[in-house]
Amino acid sequence: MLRERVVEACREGIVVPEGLIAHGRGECFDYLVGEETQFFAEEAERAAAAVLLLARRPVISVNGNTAALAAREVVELAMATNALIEVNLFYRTEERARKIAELLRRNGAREVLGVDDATAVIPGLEHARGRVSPRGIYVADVVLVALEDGDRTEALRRMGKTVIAIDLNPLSHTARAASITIVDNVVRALPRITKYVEEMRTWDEERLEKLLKEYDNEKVLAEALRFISKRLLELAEEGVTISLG
Ligand code: PTJ
Repeated sequence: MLRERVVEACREGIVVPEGLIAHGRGECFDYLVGEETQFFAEEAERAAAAVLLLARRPVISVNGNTAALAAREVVELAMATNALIEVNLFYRTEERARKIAELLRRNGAREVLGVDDATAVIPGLEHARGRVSPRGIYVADVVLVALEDGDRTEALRRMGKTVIAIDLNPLSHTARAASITIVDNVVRALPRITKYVEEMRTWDEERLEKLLKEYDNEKVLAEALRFISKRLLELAEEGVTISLG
């Protein structure tokens, strides 16, 4: 179903052809994590909720794939956290930015940045890829990205921002450059972060900060890698051939 949604969104001009390749890579890694949210992702999702609750200017960055797969979930998280929503594209065209903003509005977004106002530039990134809203990502303290390119994640970190990344590949450049890496499918991760935001809403700052102090992204990525290798070793032990009777 998810694949069909991305293919359809590609036909509609919301997802780029490269997004189909990215989706296939995601399917492969999703299989390796058991197509379920694992404990290392839960840990990162809780930390993401804490960071978003503490943020002063949080922004959720939306690209073609994320809009196609989880427009409603993006809007729900934005509402729960008072985050701004910004369209931010790797392969930017104005027409696609507009289409993605429309899709987000149809799913309840009140305001979508990054379409007509992408006039600021992330230092170190060539023009179209680095263009962001001066009211959104440019001045954000926390940016949530999903299925993101590694160079941009690194450039946002270099600007001093906390970057929450949702990426099924624990070895991707983004996964390794982010402050908090959620190795989970974007369709599962976003509603879980929203759920944790609701659960932690009554926590005081000290308690949220304590959770973040104890969070270790290096450890979370190592847990993801260990989980995948253990799963593969177990499959090798059990045997994978299909009996034909
Ligand atoms: O819409 P645009 O122009 O911004 O382009 C979007 C894509 C996705 C094409 C662009 O950002 C890109 O090329 O990304 P990458 O470098 O292919 O990285 C995408 C990452 O997301 C890969 O590590 C995939 O494993 C991962 N991924 C794919 N599907 C999912 C996913 N992670 C979470 N949930 C998924 N459903």
